Amino acid sequence: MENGKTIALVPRVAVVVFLLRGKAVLLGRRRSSVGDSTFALPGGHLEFGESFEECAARELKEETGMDIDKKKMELLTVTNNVFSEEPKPSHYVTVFMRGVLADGDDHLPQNLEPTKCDGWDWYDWANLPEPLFWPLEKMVKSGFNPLPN
Ligand code: 8DG
Ligand code: MG
Ligand code: MG
Repeated sequence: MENGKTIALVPRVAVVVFLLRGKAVLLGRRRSSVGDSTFALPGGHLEFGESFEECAARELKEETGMDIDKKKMELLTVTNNVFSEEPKPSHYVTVFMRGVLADGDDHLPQNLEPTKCDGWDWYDWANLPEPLFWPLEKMVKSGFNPLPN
């Protein structure tokens, strides 16, 4: 109950993207009640009627100003993430996409949502920053590798 109204707790769908530049991925340090100060992928909530590809491209554009190559995007995996320890518990089914920037993009991310992120940068997959946002940390620890073979 909040303000006399019952809040329905439902799982939501998030789409995030491993944007690759060679062996480097784009990460940003979060400013959020969920995972504050941890390094996470660009991404956000799937909107009604959107494909995973459309959502990944839209979130990347909104958050960094960069354009992904929509034709080369692939779905890598899906994980189930329950944030039960947060002040406002949440539950995300997180869809992990992989992509590369569109031809001609200069690879320079802008920090377009500075209240949600400290800034974006490229990090070598073999030398990731710490701490990672825990859904990502969990994948790394399991041996998951987003780089193409
Ligand atoms: P929006 O309003 O733009 O749709 O959402 P956002 O403000 O961009 O949401 P977000 O927190 O960036 O992403 C939504 C949820 O996705 C986040 O609360 C938890 C889940 N999520 C993961 N892993 C990752 C990740 O690596 N990066 C991001 N950005 N979100 C992730 O489970
Ligand atoms: Mg967003
Ligand atoms: Mg986001």
